[in-house]
Formats: sequence, C-alpha cells, structure tokens
Amino acid sequence: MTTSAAVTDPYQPRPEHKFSFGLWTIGWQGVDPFGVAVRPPLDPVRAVEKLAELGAWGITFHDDDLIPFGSSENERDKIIAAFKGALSATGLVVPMATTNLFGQPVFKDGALTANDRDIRRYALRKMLRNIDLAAELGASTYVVWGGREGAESAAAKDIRVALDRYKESLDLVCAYIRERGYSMRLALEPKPNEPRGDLLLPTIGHAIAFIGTLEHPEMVGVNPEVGHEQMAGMSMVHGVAQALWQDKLFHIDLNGQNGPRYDQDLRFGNGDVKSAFFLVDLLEHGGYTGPRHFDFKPPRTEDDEGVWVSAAGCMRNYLILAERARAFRADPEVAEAMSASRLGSLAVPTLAPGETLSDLRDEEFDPVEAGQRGLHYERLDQLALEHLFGARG
Ligand SMILES: [Mn+2]
Repeated sequence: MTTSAAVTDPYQPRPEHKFSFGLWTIGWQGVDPFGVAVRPPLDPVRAVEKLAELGAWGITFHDDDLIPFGSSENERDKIIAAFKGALSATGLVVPMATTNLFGQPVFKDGALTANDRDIRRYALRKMLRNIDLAAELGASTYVVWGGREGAESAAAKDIRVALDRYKESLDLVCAYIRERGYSMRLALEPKPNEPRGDLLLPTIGHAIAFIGTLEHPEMVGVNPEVGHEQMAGMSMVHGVAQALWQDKLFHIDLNGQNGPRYDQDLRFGNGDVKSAFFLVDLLEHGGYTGPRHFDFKPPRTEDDEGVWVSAAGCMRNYLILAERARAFRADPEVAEAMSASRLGSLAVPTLAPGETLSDLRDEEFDPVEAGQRGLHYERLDQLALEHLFGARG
C-alpha cells in the first residue's frame, strides 16, 4: 500500500480514535490449559513501537506484564525507563493499568478476598505499588479484575464475608488515591467464571450494585468485556447501555466470543458480529468518550506477523462497524422505520407535565385495538442487517 492510499483509507486507525491494547494481549505467548508457549516473549518497547506504527493511541498493562514477577529493584527501574523512553518517542499514552492478582501461586485462593489475611495484605501492597506507577505514567483508570476472587465450592468461602473484604479493600484503595491526589478512577471488570469455578461480581449488574455499597461510589465504575458478558449469556449491548445510563462506563474491553463457553478472547469483530455492530453503534452514539480498549488473544496459530494482523483487525473492524452504524443512522428509510416502530414515543414521559396518576383513571383506551398493532421491528432489524452486511449505502 502506498502512503497516499493509506491516507485515504477510511479504516486507517489514528490516535484520535483512542484505540488501546493490553500489553498482555499482543504479548500473549499462547500458554493455555492444554499447551505451552508458541511465541517468544514480546519486548514491551517493541510492543509500544508496533502499536504506534499501526495507529493505536494507548497501551495498558498489569504490573507483572511490564515488570516480570520477582524482578530486582534495579531491573524494575531499567524496564520502566526503557518503557517511558518508547512512550515519549512514539507519543503512545498509558490510559489504564491494572494489577496481576491471579497468576502467582500465592493468589490461588484469591487476593483481596483470600481466606488468608496475610495474603490479602500482600495483595493490597502489590496493588498500591502499581497504582503509584500508573499515576506516574498518567493513567486515569485503574482496572480491578478479581481473577481469582471466587470459589469452586460454597463450603470453601463465605461469600457475604468475602464481599465485606472486597469492599474493605476497595474503600482503602479509593482513600489512598484521594490521599495521594491522583486523578484516577477504578473500573471493576465482571466475569462469571474462569479461572475460578464461580467468580465474585459475575456480571455488569452485580458490579454496579456492589459499587453502591462503597465509601466513594463516584470513584468506581465498570470495565465490561464483550466475552465475559456473553459467557454469562447476557446481552453486552444492554449491559453497556445500563452502565452508560448510570454513568458507570469508565472503560471497556472489546473482543469477540461465540456464546456461553470458555473465554475465547477473539479479535474484535470475530464472534457475534451483530452484537458488535450494535455495541459500536451504542458507543459511538451513546456519549462514550473513553478508550476503545482491546482485550483479545491472537490465536496460538499465529506467528509474530499474525499477531499484528490480528491487532490491526480489531481496530479496522471497529472503524468499519462505526462507519456502518453511521450509515444506518443517516438512512432516511431507517428514520422512517424507527418512526413507524414508535421509537420516539418511548422518549416521551408516560405522564405529561402537571398530570397525576388520577388523570390515568378515566382515559379512553381500547386494549384490544392496541394489542392488534404491529411494531414493524422486523423491517427495522432487516435494515440494520443490510447496513451491517454492506448491502445498503
Ligand atoms: Mn476475556
């Protein structure tokens, strides 16, 4: 592709699109429950350079992705200096960071909700240390995924007490962020299961309800992941819409999944493409201004070249779907179909200003006639699909 062709490519990612990637995504070596690594480790400096080259805006990391667990202070300083050097050379930013509280044997029974108190105290120290680094690198969101917070047996964990400890830890972390004066918010990432048999805060709804119990609920939102909601059989689009409605969509993990099964972490656009279309439509037209963050795993079949093809595909698919969603919304026939389906009527409050419930009592209404009305949603959905397929406009 020539340079001029690249400039006119409408699906060429640019920093203003706010695409970001976890260091653990492109750096995934392919270790799964059945097989060993298929790719060599990825140098974080190269990750930054390659993402910048592809048109991404940001990179995110767990503490242990950047600084291998057990590194000496001297090694840690060197790694951070090299990473900062690559960021300033490329202009890539760090919008979010998170803590690995699941990989090491010490966290096999969880971290912030481990039954062992000394492990919970260690987990908090590990988290606070990486929050300091995240703040230093300019991150405004800190994701909390309780990867091992859960159980395989209800006999092994008193869930109500575990939630007391979860709340205690997050209250302490929020107090720490305030005391340090960091402009940082927490985003809880729900997941129903895997790696534990059952995880705490399994869905967007559980997480939002839990946030309401915290000392500083305004500092805590959610980081929903496409695959995690779909593993639970939930609608990602409905969940994200509710998070937006409650001002809780602080961050998002975009990827692909085929229904309720293991966490597939496919590249965004692979999997449930219709849900991906309506999700992009919601993010683009629903007022979300945060990062478009990809949490995917380039499959084990891919070599280094395939990893970057997969990463580029995530961004390209997002831009294609955004363009398809714009075309859908701009189509006069869609506007007419939405009107025929009474979408505008849902926005009108059920009682008019000044009316009271007593005004409802004597209203003339024929429920039989109303029950006979068609909603014409099939026509509207067909128009959406035709735009998604590229068969219209
Ligand atoms: Mn996942």
